[in-house]
Amino acid sequence: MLYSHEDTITAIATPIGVGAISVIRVSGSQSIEKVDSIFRGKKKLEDSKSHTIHYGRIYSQSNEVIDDVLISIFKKPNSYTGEDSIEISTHGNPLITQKIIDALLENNVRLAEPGEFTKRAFLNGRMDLAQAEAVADVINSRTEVSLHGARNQLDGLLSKKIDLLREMLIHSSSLIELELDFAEEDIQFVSLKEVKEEIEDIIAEIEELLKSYSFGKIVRDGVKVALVGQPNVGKSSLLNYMLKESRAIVSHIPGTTRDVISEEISVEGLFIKLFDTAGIRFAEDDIEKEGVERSRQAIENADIVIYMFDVTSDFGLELYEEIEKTIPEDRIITVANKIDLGKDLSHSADAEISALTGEGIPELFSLLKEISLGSNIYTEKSAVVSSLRHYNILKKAKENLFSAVKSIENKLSGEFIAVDLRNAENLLGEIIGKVSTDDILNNIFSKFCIGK
Ligand SMILES: Nc1nc2c(ncn2[C@@H]2O[C@H](COP(=O)(O)OP(=O)(O)OP(=O)(O)O)[C@@H](O)[C@H]2O)c(=O)[nH]1
Ligand SMILES: [Mg+2]
Repeated sequence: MLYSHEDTITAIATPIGVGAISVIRVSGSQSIEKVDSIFRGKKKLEDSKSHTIHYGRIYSQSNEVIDDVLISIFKKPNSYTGEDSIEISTHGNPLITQKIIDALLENNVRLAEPGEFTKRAFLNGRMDLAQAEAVADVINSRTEVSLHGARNQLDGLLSKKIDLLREMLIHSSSLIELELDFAEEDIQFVSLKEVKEEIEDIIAEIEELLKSYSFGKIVRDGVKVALVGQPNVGKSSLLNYMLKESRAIVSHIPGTTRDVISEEISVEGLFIKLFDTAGIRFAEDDIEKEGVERSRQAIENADIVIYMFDVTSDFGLELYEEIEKTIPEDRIITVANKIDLGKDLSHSADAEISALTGEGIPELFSLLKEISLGSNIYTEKSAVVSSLRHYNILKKAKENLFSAVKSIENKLSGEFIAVDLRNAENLLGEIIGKVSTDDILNNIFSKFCIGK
């Protein structure tokens, strides 16, 4: 991304398409002056106060009226980007927004790169990097739970935690540096045992955060649930029931489902990707064999397997045991189906349902949610790691801290300890953007949408 910070940039901030209104954003030191040059209202925008709204018209270069608009002015530093910014609300027609963008481009305003407004907000200190990353998650969250997680990160819960750990690290570092300063005088100022304990505390905190990742990932990306079992037990019927539509073909003929069918649903606020698979048995034809192969793949990729059996038939112990080899038992939910036909179970089950009448399905949902989120201690106010970038950084920081502890144990020179601590401190700084490179920033912001 080659640009000067001084540039004034613009982009359409609302979805492309027809709507009641569309909003165009302009940000940069010349934004007010540039918009003034295509706008005619009661008075000049330059002479207007911050956080005021102005009615008027936008004109093209050839003096043609493009649209009646409302203009909101945000003067620096009290704007999203921290720069002078303007939002132009137009009638929601892509032809109009494009014409206004063109008029701005003719006035040497530049089209914004993806995520550039948020990038500027970060560079101008309006938010830290972890918060900036959360902006994309807030926009893309599709369930209550994931939206809540993203909101927490935007509010700075993770950042505060990382800041705290950095402060602890800086304290340990300063003790070690002090020790180094007086090394020649052969006096030990600092109890290395204390420093070691402090570092171990930080490691423990980092491990907590690392543990929260599986939860954070599920919150953000959803949990993959595979419906598995022998043919004809009612897997597709359950999928249809959950979706409230007849998505998969259901029939009394065993081997109906040949391919893996995947659908997304929200269960009690949790985002679930559901995979209906072909019933697994010794396959009779090539197509079914391929289907069974795909079922096995779906099991491998699943976070949770619903193992279904038919109460009027056998449990299918052989198949169950085979699945247990792929996925741990605590990630398998056994479900007895067709209880409308009788409740004499051939085998105990975690849930008893009827995919026909819906009996027992609310209980199955609760169980699914409980197992997905784990017996986690994450409360509304816990800092949770949901991004792979953060996870990888924390893992590296932990390695550095381990190495520092080893150095202390092996009575190595304080310089070795100091280097590891400094590395760990810099790594934590990368999460919140205290330490950043163009590469890191480009990588993050290029994944944003234009206008954000
Ligand atoms: N009585 C009753 N019948 C059910 C229930 N669930 C499914 N069925 C019937 O069982 C038969 C098989 O249902 P499917 O949903 O196609 O079973 P499946 O497990 O997807 O089968 P395959 O795709 O062949 O592996 C159909 O005739 C369904 O109507 C239930 O809870 N009660
Ligand atoms: Mg089926």
